[in-house]
Amino acid sequence: MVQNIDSILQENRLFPPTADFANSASINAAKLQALYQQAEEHHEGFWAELARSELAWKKPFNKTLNSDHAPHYRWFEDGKLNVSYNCIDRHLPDKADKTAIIFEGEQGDTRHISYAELHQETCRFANALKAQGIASGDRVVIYMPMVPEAIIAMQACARIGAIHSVVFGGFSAEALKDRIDDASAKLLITADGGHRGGKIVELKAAADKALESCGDSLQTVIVLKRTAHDVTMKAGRDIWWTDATQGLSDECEPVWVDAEHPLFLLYTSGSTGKPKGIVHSSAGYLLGTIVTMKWVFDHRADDIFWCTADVGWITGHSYVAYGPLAVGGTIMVYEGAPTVPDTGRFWQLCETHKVTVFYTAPTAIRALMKSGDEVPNRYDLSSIRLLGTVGEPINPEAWMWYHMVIGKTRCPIVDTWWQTETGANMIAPVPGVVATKPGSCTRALPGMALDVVDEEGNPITTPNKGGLLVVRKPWPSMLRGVWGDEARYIEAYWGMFNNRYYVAGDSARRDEDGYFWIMGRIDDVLNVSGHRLGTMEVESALVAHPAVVEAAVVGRPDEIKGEAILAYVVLKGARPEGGKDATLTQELRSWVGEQIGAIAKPSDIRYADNLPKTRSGKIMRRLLRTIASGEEITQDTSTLENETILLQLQGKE
Ligand code: 7RM
Repeated sequence: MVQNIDSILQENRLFPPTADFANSASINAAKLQALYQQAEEHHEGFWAELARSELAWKKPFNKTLNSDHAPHYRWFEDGKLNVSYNCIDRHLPDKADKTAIIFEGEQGDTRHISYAELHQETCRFANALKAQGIASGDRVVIYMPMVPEAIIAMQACARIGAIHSVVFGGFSAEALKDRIDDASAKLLITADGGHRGGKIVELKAAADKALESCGDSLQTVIVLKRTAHDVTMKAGRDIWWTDATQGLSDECEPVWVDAEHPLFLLYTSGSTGKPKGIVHSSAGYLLGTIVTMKWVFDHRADDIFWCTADVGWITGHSYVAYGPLAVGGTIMVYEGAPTVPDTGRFWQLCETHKVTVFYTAPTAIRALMKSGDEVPNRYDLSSIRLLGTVGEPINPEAWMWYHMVIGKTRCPIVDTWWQTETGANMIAPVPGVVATKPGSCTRALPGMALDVVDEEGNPITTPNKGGLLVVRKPWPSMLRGVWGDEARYIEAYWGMFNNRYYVAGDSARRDEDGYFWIMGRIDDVLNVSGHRLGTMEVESALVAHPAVVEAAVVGRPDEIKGEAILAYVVLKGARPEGGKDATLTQELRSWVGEQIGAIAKPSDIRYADNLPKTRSGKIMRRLLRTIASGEEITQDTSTLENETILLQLQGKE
């Protein structure tokens, strides 16, 4: 098969949708053409029409876009609505008994939750939040396992206008503490624990640790009983989910908020310092998730939609908790590792629950590919009609495997480029129309004005010439700011071209057909298993260790993870023999795990007497990246202050 893939690649083959798929797809070529034309001719009017047809408004809007304070854009600002009403209530008249959520736990426990039940549970929990003093605009942190209650908690916040900030359950107590403090959150929703890889994830214990050193904004902790193992409950602060909801009504009038009311914050890594709290709006954000559910995921009433992302990431917000529910779909939710009891787990879940649309990350595909074709071949995957990927560029070999072994050449693959900041897919094929190429996310969607520009901001028209990926026009699901840090919003996204373009931080090229190929990040952001991590975050964690003086972290290409983290460390004491020290490396790895979370642990650590620096003292990470990938150094090293360090770093000394 491998030779097969190679030759296909050399041919640069296009994969047009099958006639079957194209014929039943909701968007055909003519419709797509019309959408592009409308968007091109009248950007605002295009989005206004969609906002009117796709969202249920309490008070309709008259003003589509306010650019008076650009780059702070306001969409549909005089309209009022409620996101939870849009995701749940509006489906009740004809879909009350339709399954909204199919859940399976790692141990095989399953639940089906109908829209009527989701409505009751969301309302009851919203009433519980109100009973604990939470009101519109208050921040609520959610630190939960991947269970339906995580979605219910998000929807309940949306129902009363509270702003949620979901913290991935794999993050450490430290990371949780930072996020609670940054948002001055009043309430934390967590669980006693979660299940993963046959072990209990100690969420409550981590929450307790975080709260020891948190500021005093946080008053209340609501704890879901999931694992039922022993945890400590602090009197006056902690309350079980069942007690918090006891006797409360399963009706809760939604709080009608302004279109621009913040729906949530989600922290994401940038090039410097601490993670940024990306702020998303209510109406614009939801609209982005809805249109992409229709255009990219070709949403159909009988779909079983499974996006494998955790709700702790943007993908789990837009394509688990909000988008699929807003279109009245049925989602699949799995709590657990993809390897339990074996690497066939995802395929078993697809077979058992008749998943029709499957959306995951290239890193997961590569990991599953490694276990061979026999594993997926044991399962009936015939229910699947559409496949998706997100998080990083997919290598053509993994694409071909996905296409052949999982999709049996029948299913289109939607490679979706987007970011925490963009809220929804921006570049992705419309699967019934656009022919795909392995490794390319194809074309920008209608109304999304993506471009590749040079360092002066001029559009690059030469095919295959790399440049900066930018967005030329505002779009409804764009971020609204960085929580509490106006300067960073401008500097990170708009400063480079004087507020003219949104700068995504990726480099990209467009080929002869105008297809986008994402080349990588332009800043010091790592992409480990599809998750963003700042080099600075990991470096700060390392230097916080008493043995470490200085650290530099780079990504090294990794077959499964995309990028693995390699750390160069200068110790207070002498450099260990040969630049390696297995015991200390283990200790530093656990240390970073505690400070940030397991995904941030360096795969490897090299000890050096010094780091390569410019005369002005800047660490030359680019050089370290070259060394880490084992390539020959071709860069100019004459500006290095200490050129001799290179031999040591290369392990030649
Ligand atoms: C959704 C998500 C965003 C960064 C982004 C890119 C990379 C995401 C793709 C991709 C190539 C893709 N949000 N990225 N999707 N690169 N092809 N289809 O991942 O905020 O966590 O990360 O991820 O570098 O800027 S994120």
